[in-house]
Amino acid sequence: MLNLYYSPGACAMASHIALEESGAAYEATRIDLRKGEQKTPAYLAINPAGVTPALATERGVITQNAAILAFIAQTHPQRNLAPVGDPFHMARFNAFNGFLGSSLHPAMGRVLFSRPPLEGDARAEAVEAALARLQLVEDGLLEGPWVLGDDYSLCDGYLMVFERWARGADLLDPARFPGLNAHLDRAQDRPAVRRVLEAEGLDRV
Ligand SMILES: N[C@@H](CCC(=O)N[C@@H](CS)C(=O)NCC(=O)O)C(=O)O
Repeated sequence: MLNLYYSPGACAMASHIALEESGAAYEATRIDLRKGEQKTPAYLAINPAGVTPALATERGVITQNAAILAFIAQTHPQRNLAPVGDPFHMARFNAFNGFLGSSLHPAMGRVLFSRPPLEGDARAEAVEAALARLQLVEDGLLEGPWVLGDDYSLCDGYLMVFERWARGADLLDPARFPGLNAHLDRAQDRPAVRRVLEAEGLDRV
């Protein structure tokens, strides 16, 4: 059976939502980042990079949200979680998730998780960089109502994670980011997302 290694509220929530949307039978194993469980020998044997998520499958472990989302969508085509039958649109799906993983996530992470916390000019610069990436999504990457247009896809659960982080840090000004705010509310209304929030012990933001 599939086993997802995740940390509550962290980026692995995208993969958790994907599994829940897919209807797959899976187990979920919690890794407490604050306790350093991602650096234990047992977990490093699963993902030597020492980060979550990791998805254990019968064929081996898959890491990186973008790869896990594509795998789940392609192995559950009947759920329409990605445009798996169209190479061009599938490339768009992968490009959006690549942008989240390589650009928005690191920018948000720098603001929220730098240790020691950033202060003064360094924090202001990091906030500006994160806001600029959110603006790219607001101004066009998010087609609306969902990321890829009319149909929900696994891009949406992934984007929602960073929208939650941004709202929680008061960075999601409704006047500047009306599209992202509406998208976050819409995503959190989905039954699969609600189930994941409950399983991870988190509230709607
Ligand atoms: N690009 C990776 C990022 C994975 C990642 O950085 N995960 C964070 C949580 S959001 C983590 O496990 N950090 C633990 C650490 O750095 O010690 C992905 O999308 O899977």
